[in-house]
Amino acid sequence: MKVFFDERQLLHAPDREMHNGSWTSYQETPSRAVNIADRLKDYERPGDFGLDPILQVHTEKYVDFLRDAYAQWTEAGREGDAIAYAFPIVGRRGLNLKRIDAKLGAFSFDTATPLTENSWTSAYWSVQTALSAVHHLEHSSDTVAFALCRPPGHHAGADYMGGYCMLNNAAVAARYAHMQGLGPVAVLDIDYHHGNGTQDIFYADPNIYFASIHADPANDYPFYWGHADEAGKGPASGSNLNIPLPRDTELPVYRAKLELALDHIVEWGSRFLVVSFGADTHIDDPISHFRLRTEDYFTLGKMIASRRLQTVIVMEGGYATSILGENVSSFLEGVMS
Ligand code: Q9C
Ligand code: ZN
Repeated sequence: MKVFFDERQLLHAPDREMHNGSWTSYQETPSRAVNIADRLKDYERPGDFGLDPILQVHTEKYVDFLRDAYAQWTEAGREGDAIAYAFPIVGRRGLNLKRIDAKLGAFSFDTATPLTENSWTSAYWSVQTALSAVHHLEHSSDTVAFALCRPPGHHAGADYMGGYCMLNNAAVAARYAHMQGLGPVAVLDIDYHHGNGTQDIFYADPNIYFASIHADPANDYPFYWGHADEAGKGPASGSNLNIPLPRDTELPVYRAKLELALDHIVEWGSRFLVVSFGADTHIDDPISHFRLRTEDYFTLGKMIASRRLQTVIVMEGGYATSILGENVSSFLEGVMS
């Protein structure tokens, strides 16, 4: 299986994050990707598809903000990572403020995505790996490819960052696949956390189906999205499926729900699948509360592959860094079995 990865994805390395009300070291570390790349050994550098496919998902204002934010932060006399502390809550006017602090808040929904000098570069190459995986399937007889995305993407919306995510790699890949005529396209999100950004991006888009299995947002981040009654809107009504699960979920319940999600994806008519894969469902994950084991990922991968869709796997979360490569490789072996 072809793996796409670029060392420039390692440049983004914030210091710290706000976790349950106190500062902790940043969990979404470059070493996560290093651990996966070391375990998989062979990977290819992505091609450069430019900004166009990114702008099919994200607004120009948001992309301009991301590229410029850190320079503005230092111009404002700040040191260290750029981080928001004030947010325009629902109902406020869409003010076009110039102040960097106001912009950071306007383009993010939480404090979990500090920006550093090279954050844009890493986010840019992360999304190019996802595009390269789609491009590869388009031009070869392979049916599956792996994009070792990092930073992750599924919490980022059209014009906001959050949850360690700046650009939505899976959404950009899915829309690109659709525009290349590879569809009907579905996104299956099996990260521990709900993929709120991907849901938002496709919520009114009847062309792309979104299904997510995740920790019940009544108790877990990102709280404000991911509830079972969110089903899509207008012409896309019925093309969004949320399956929230309780804390401590183990393989038997998880696999039954995965089978259900896959049934819906197939019934909808999908031909092309983007999997947002997070290994933060693992029992040893330091910020999550499911109980999947390394060998369970083999089972999940095999179940997905048995549906015989063209499949791009996009890396999302997973913070038990020392076993992350093992977990990813178990999943990919299942997909190839
Ligand atoms: N106390 C991904 O897995 N912090 N992002 C939550 C919980 C943000 C996770 C704090 C977690 C984001 C891609
Ligand atoms: Zn996650």
